[in-house]
Amino acid sequence: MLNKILLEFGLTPAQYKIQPFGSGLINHTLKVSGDADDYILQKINGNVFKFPGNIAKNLALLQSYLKKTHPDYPFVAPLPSTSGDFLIRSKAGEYYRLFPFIKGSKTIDFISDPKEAFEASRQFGKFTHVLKDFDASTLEYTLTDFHNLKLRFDQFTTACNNAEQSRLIAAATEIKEIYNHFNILETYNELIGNNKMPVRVIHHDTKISNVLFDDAQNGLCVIDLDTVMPGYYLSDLGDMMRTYLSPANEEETDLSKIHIRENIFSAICKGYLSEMGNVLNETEKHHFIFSGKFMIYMQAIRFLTDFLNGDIYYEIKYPEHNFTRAKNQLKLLNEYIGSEKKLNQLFIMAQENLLTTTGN
Ligand code: GN1
Ligand code: MG
Repeated sequence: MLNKILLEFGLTPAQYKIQPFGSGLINHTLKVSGDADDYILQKINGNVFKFPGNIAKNLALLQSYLKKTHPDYPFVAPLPSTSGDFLIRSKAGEYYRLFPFIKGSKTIDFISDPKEAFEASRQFGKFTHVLKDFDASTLEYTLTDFHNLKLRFDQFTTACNNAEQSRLIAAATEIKEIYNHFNILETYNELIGNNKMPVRVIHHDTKISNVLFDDAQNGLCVIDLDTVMPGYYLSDLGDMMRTYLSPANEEETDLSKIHIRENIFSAICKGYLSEMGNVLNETEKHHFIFSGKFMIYMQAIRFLTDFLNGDIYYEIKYPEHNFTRAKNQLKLLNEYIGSEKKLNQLFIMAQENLLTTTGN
């Protein structure tokens, strides 16, 4: 079946080797390797992305804008099939697309050095920077209400009302904890209600494996552009806080391994500010640290909701998987909140550093 897809993109199947690639929970990603050229083939999860055509439409708009305004920006857009389509529908009704594999690039799954965090954060900052004058309202929402914390909270309360008794009992402590952090939702509602957060072109999935690096650890560009749509910068910055700061990731079951690496935090600040420091407004800067609370809290809610719903969204490898992930994210949230004072100081230092290095 994959051979048929390759043929539609003009590739001769016998000349390529296909292997699983990456660690995403939603789409299925494969690397297609040939003697002369390599590609990334991805099957879109149709249960999540109900209108894959919107993704293709957004990427085409952004690509043509960047071609005119930032011709050197490496925008990794899908390739057309032999009939000019960017999406191929298989007989089974699944959608596939093909990307070029950027030569000499590599991805990493874990941040072991602040330089990697700086480079990644700079790349996500750069992405929103080069698109700062693009009219975000012309983009489609590829996932409606994706990072709408209010809606995620409502979905959580609905799940609490409908969950199986055994799951409710198991998760009683964690459910209570979600309610205990209600102030995060209040701050979010206030911010969004006041219209003080500009709507920008946001990536919405800033985990480290979505950045391409060269061999010298320099960031090249960002990839996985399905969730590029209008949004708030809190999403991108916050998801970096969520996924870069702890040496143990969201899959870790030994919660004692979860803590905040302050040097990585400083690197995220410096990298993001190097691109966005002069673009962010005062409200945005004021909520720099809040971004992490917002995203970690939302992910805890999403994992716990899925557990209560009987594991219908995220791929799981064992029965309690989503519950463990939720506990992990709650531990991370508490560690983050416990470090807030220190993080504030580090953020101020990063801002001062920006002033002395740019001279404005
Ligand atoms: C999903 O599949 P992946 O890893 O790119 C999810 C993100 C979550 C992440 C948690 C469309 O992303 O929002 O943060 O899992 N993407 C979607 O691991 O729901
Ligand atoms: Mg993704």
